[in-house]
Amino acid sequence: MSLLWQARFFTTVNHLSDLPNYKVPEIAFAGRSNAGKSTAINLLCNQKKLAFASKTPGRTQHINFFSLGGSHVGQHRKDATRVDEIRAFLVDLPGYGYAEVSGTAKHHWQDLLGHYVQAREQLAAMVLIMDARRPFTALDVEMLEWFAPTGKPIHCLLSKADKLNRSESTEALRLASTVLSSYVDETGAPLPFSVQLFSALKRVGLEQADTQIRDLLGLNEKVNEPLESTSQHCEIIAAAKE
Ligand SMILES: Nc1nc2c(ncn2[C@@H]2O[C@H](COP(=O)(O)OP(=O)(O)O)[C@@H](O)[C@H]2O)c(=O)[nH]1
Ligand SMILES: [Mg+2]
Repeated sequence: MSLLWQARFFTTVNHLSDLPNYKVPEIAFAGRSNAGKSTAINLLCNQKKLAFASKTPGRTQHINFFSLGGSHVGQHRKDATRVDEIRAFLVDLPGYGYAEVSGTAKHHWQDLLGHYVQAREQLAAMVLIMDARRPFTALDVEMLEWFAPTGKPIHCLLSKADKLNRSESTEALRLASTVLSSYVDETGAPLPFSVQLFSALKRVGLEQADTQIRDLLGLNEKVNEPLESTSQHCEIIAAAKE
């Protein structure tokens, strides 16, 4: 069981002023619409309908926040989230590249997205989800280059890897690594970019993605450790009282 399984819907943001005011790390999920972002989030969080997955792309235009922590049994708990216990947020960004979004709406969320990605202090890292068959489209590169100047890590998931055979997968991964390693800072040092293959359908790369996301959020311990040590502690106190 991963800490990510505790994720629960927290809020939807449509204006910069509505961004949650918590000093906990956030990790943003970005990608073209239809890249498999919602499906990936749902699988990583082990919940069927946390993020909205759809055959009709381009419908999620807002930024959705999912909290981690703040509840001990995740999606099964019915009472309200204890906000003081929130340890991190998973942030589902609007999918880009959907042609039928109108001009004004497009500008509105490009603005919202741009500001959030470039200026959000709590934002620790980005997970960039790209179809393994056609990664680094112009819009993916734009997103990557928007975020790169922050110096924060980007972890790329080459999604729907089940659509590629073994040699195609290897080649896709190799090419993506080459593209990513071409980005360097002003001293010539590589940027903190990483990449892996991912298939929600075949659960390829699930564990690697889960570990990486928890690492990037600084939450790499197992979810039930604090509970176990608390209950052990209670037993010790109970024994001492007897
Ligand atoms: N073959 C395959 N299809 C996938 C995978 N992940 C998502 N899809 C499909 O791709 C489409 C778009 O997925 P969705 O998660 O809604 O994409 P989003 O727009 O990026 O959130 C849906 O029809 C999914 O069933 C995968 O790992 N393998
Ligand atoms: Mg989606």
